[in-house]
Amino acid sequence: MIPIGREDRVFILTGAGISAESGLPTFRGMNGIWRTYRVEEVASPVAWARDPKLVWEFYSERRRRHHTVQPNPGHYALARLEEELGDRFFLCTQNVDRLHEMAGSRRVIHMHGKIFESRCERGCGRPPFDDDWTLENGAEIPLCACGGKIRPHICWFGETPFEMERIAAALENCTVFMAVGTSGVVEPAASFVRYARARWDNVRTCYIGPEEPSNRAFFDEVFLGPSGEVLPQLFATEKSATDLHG
Ligand code: BV8
Ligand code: ZN
Repeated sequence: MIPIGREDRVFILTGAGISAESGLPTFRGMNGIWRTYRVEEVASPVAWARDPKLVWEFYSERRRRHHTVQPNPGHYALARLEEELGDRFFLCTQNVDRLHEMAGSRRVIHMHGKIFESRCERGCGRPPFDDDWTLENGAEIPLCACGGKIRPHICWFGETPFEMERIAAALENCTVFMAVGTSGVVEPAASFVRYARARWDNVRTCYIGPEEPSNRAFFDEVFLGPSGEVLPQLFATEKSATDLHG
């Protein structure tokens, strides 16, 4: 159990692991490989410049897959905790899927973007837009009115993650930092736990997942197990205490 008091402010970072029980493969689960490419090779501006159709094949496959999955109890547990804590709750995900929102989470920061959003590659001023287009055989990549190609609105390797200011501010004032289903390899997300600890030594840091992450040394507590099983019974909030003991 993780006791959460009236004064606590909770920062949650999720990774691919929270969506594993929903049927979406993790990057490590795929050994970081798509077809014969390392994911960093496809999800990068270099790949886009060299072969934009290959990049759209990668994201089109994932868009089709995302239409077939549902949230799992791990997503629902976090949506409930948000309900209870209100603005004392901050959810930052590295995932591009929309399973947190489908489970009822309202304020989700997608630091690496969203699978169903696209934008103009030229940054011509047209804002990112909702999009579930997929590349079918022989099709051409859609063009923006300015003539630029439409690309996924995703943070690729070598690109700056989204919402870093809001994330830094939330890390600044959290009293509980929790990471769920993330291997602690990809930066800057892997450094958030260190950042939270460095600022204030009373921050409680917890990891939830079936195996220890690479940045395990920075977590006070590790709850080993699938997040869909661990999260629903993890939080002891004031409300759950009153519910329990009336
Ligand atoms: C940047 C969108 C500058 C695309 C993604 C410092 C040192 C070394 C390298 C770097 C460095 N700084 C920057 C880099 C380069 C790079 C990087 O980190 N490279 C890695 C390979 C070393 N980082 C960047 O380029 C970043 N940009 O740094 O810009 C900057 C920095 C700071 C401030 C401003 C600017 C941009 C990185 C983002 C790239 N885009 N996604 C797409 O999805 O197609 S990253 C992508 O991979 C995911 O979003 C996620 O972030 C990462 C995968 O990691 P995880 O989510 O952790 O998943 P993984 O599969 O690894 O692990 C799954 C875990 O789940 C496992 O631990 C497993 O045990 C667990 N699990 C399994 N089953 C379950 C479970 N857990 C719970 N329940 C279960 N049932
Ligand atoms: Zn444009």
